[in-house]
Amino acid sequence: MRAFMMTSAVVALIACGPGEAQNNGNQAPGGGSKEQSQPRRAGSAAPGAPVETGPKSVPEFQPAFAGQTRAPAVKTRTPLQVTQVAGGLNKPWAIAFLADGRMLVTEKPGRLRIVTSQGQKSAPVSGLPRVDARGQGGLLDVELGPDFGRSGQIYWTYYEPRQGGNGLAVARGRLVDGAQPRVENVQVVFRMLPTLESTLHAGGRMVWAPDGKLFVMLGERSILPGRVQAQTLGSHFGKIVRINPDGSVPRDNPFVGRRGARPEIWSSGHRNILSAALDGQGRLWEVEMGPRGGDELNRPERGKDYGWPAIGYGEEYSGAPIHRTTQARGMEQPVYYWDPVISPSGMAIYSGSLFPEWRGNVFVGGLSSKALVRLVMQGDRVAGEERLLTDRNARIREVVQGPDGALYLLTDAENGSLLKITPRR
Ligand SMILES: [Ca+2]
Repeated sequence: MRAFMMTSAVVALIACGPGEAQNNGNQAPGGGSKEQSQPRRAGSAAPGAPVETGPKSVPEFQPAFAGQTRAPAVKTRTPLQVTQVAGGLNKPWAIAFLADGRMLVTEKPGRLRIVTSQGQKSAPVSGLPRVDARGQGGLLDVELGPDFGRSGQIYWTYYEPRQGGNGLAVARGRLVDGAQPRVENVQVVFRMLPTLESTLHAGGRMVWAPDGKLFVMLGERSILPGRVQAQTLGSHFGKIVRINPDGSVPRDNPFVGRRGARPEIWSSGHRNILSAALDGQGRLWEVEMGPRGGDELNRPERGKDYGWPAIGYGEEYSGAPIHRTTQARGMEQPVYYWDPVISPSGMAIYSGSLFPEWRGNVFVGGLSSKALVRLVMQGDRVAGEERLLTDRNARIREVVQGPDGALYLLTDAENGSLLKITPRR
């Protein structure tokens, strides 16, 4: 990687935004201060320049280490072919592949469909429970159960309408395929607690770990009475939880037996997580929606606290401060952060054979950034960043790797699309 042949001083300077040069004792050769007063535009980037060259939302916050934000821009060499597999999907949210190449696709208002690789959509799968589809709610993620081949069980997340509000729920049921597909024997296996009236930030992504446990990404409900619970182990808000396939609590979870703690909790201090994936070592990674200037890439480890709302790199969308500081003892630093934000949703860590140059790269869907964000990793740090599909003006909600090694995406719109990325031939 060219980026890693640069000196750390240059990387540190690149990582800074306008107005941060005085506190940086390192001087880059070739007039680094000029770069700060005149951000380079995309297309005229010098070696080592980041993808993002616009002003920071929160210029007073500095990265904790070189390369924690604004990694050098990189470019995919393989020419890309983007194909629309299916259109006419209403706010599609998630894709799960069946063994025969068809896909389960959720639509946020509450429908689940089976879509063929040729783009034919089934009638909505019947038998799903009612969802609260207001705001960021609705029917969200879908995954096959770990024993799908035998049980036919699928899992999905949704905002569950409840007495006194709502909350994220994980349900499972047996998929009965056919012209009028349905789910049978539906059971709710997890309920985020407490119930709160909010249409925001309940998270919703699920990831099956190699050991058969299910990680569920949760949010802190956005409104203040919810937000403050991200640091409280008695609440599921702002947590990642880890459960057995039937919803029971694994005995080796970090807070089992701690008085007042909810035993499903794996990690705490998260804001809202709509992006999560396993890497090639089977480790969980997530990208979380930060406040203005504070989207984060994290690798959540058991029992650790990721800081929200005590520390972070962002501010309120009003411009009001949230954090006095970006670092605190006992709280983890993000591996990477984005200021301005990308609004992450959907994540895949590439392991296919269609794009050898992409192996081990992290792909994140961007809503407000209207891009597919690609990160090149070096160890557990980010060494390069690329924004793909920026010419399509589409909010990217979901990204998954198909069994064929192509990337499959969903665009977030009432007339949303299922897209496929392959090498151009
Ligand atoms: Ca954090």
